[in-house]
Amino acid sequence: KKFYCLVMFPYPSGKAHMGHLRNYAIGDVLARYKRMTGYDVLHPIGWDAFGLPAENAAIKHKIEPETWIRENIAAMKKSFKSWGVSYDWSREIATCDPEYYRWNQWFFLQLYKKGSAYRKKSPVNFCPGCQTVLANEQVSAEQTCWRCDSEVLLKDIEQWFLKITAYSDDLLQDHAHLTQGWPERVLTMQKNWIGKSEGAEIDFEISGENSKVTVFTTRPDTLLGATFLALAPEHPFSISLCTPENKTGVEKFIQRIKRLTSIQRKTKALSADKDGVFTGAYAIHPLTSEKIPVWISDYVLMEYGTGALMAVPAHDQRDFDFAKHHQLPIKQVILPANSKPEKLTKAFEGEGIMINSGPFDGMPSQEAKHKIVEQLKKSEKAKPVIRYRLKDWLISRQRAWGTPIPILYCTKCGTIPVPEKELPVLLPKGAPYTGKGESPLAQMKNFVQATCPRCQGSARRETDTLDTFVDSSWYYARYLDPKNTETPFSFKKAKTWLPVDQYVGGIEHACMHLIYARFFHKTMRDLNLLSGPEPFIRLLCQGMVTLGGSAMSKSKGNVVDPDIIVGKYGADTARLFILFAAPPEQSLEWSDEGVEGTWRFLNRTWRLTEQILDSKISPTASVPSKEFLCKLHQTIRKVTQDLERFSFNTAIAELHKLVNALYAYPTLGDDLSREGLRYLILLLAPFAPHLAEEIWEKLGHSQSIFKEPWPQSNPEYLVEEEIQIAVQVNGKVRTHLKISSASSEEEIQKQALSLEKVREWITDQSVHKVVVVPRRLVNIVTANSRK
Ligand code: ANZ
Ligand code: ZN
Repeated sequence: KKFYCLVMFPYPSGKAHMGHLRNYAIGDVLARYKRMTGYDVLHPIGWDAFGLPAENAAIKHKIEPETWIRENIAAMKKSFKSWGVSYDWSREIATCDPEYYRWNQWFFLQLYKKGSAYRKKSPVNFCPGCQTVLANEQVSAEQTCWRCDSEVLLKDIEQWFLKITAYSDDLLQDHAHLTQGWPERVLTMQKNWIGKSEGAEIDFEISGENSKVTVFTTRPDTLLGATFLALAPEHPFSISLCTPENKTGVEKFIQRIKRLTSIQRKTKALSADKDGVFTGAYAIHPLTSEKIPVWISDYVLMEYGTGALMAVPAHDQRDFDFAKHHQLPIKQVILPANSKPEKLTKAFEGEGIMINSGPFDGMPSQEAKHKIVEQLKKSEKAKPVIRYRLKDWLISRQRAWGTPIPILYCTKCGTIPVPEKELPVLLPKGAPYTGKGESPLAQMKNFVQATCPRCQGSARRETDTLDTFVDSSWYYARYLDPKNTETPFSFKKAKTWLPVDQYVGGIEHACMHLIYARFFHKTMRDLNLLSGPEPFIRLLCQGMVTLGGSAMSKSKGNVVDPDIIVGKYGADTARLFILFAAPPEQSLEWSDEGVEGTWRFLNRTWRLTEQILDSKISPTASVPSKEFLCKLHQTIRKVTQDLERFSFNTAIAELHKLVNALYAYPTLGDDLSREGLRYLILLLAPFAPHLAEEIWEKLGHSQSIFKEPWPQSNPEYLVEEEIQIAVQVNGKVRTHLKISSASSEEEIQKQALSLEKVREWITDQSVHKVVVVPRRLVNIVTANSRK
């Protein structure tokens, strides 16, 4: 049975941090546990090595990005090894290795052949100060450059895209395979990101003209409430529809809007002051044949839908604001269920019952939605459409530390893909990193000048590189076959190991990486490189590590260096603390006392081992053995169940209790306590592998503990012995309690306090304390007992 345990590979930015420790400790516990339960476990690691930080370091320190990256990889590798993470280092990959990125280029060519990689002019963030394109992440919320604070502009540049939108529906539908194994909130985030909306396109004829305007709406049910049309200023009809007397006003308005950057446009469209001008033209309502005015407005965006909308002020707040401002009619057509019509003070955007809509009156609006489209369909005035918010993936970056895009531009033949046999297109060394101007690669003559493979004439090489998210979209498959020089990976290996059984990583990747990788997986399936719809069957998103209530970050100065903790207390303490301090999905507050506590627990375990091994007690059957065996096997069962549901903190809490039980055991050193110790160490092993391995050897084993099978709880011992204990209130026996001998103190307290005979003597408020004498009695002391 295989188990592919994957952790999100790190960006080698310098030093390993607590987030890495948490992520990789979780992955390692699972890998080691699964291995002990008999699985064939794959647990690889690599480096997401391309990207901006390396380029910025190169600018700052005047060194090659590669030098910087390789140094960081070496440092982080040393940390991970010191943490005892059980990676298969023979599969290590770095995305900046030509052996890796040549396959990025190969994938690009396959997609290019299918028409799924294409070039198009598109607006990108551009800083006039630094003379360079910026990634979205480098633009502040105020639309300024992160480096020089200039206002960022949008500039139209030819860009490469991948047609991820061809998979919009698959990406949604295939969530069905993930509902069991993925966090609900990640699925929801993806769903919103993909943003499927079902609606219709409806045609409005223009009165007195031989033309029509098509609008996109998600609410055809509100059609009878449409009181005007609104076109985007860039709409092809915006000027041609104008009546002569309105023309100057319209042209002025359009000029004013055109001067705004597209970001300013979008911000304005969202704000309350919605601006517009009347064209003088009227549209004919497709159901009532009434004439409604056609306006031009800045809140209508050309790149969305058809660039035109039917405005329903009563049921869309934007239209409502606009209608109020320009004194346009407001007509309500949907009434909230069980209510009476009242004058609207704001738009009612919900569902309800149809009114003022002729034959549709009284119908639920949900139903009218379909009925209205059906009716219009008959006269070919509407068609149902499905739209997605997801846009094609912009993959070109004007950056030098990335995968060169394998494309040539020949003066005669145009755009020509680099022939596959010439891959990889190597990234040249020594690019002039200045952070200014276009990609540094464009300034490297030897790189740019190329020969056209078709006409042997001179050609120019593409100098953009691929978004690094391409690198991380398929690395999980490369691990399976990292040395393959014929194909990215073999079909057979993919068949054996995929899908990934457990993926562990940060929630911040919910929408980008995890959507891109799912898209790539489907693409690879359609290229017959692998089978199956999804790459990651189960996903665990670990929470943040915080200190003083906020996420550890350099800028806040609240960073605790894992390597200092490891140096002071050892890796096992660091791992165990981080797994014990909080459930894996929740954020974890760093606490020095918590670390101390974990360290003390490990020391206590060590001393227990010494006491058991040093004890000269001759093997004898001890009296309460049944009870101890029950406790022991319950622990095995509980820890196993907890590991299965990633509840590492409660599993560790069980181990604490088992250590206590062993200390309390009357004849430390006999066969049974040795057996208890043996199980304790096996259960502890995935969490604290170093100490476990050491104690295992002390117990006389010569083979690694991780080759040992995971302990099984024996049902025979799980049967709890029932004992009877006296229940006292203020020292007087009032009744007796029948309870399992393995019950915890809390359990005994709880049951004792709820006994009817006891309630006669106490109230919830009067209980001062409860004393439990194991196996013998409970004494409930009330607050007023002295009086
Ligand atoms: C009429 C209507 C009535 C609308 C109603 C909404 C509520 P989502 O849901 O975000 O996809 N719209 C259409 N094209 C637009 C454009 N180019 N720029 C700005 N807004 C546009 O949005 C779809 C809704 O946005 C459409 O449905 C349309 O207004 C508007 F009670 O049509 B609706
Ligand atoms: Zn050519």
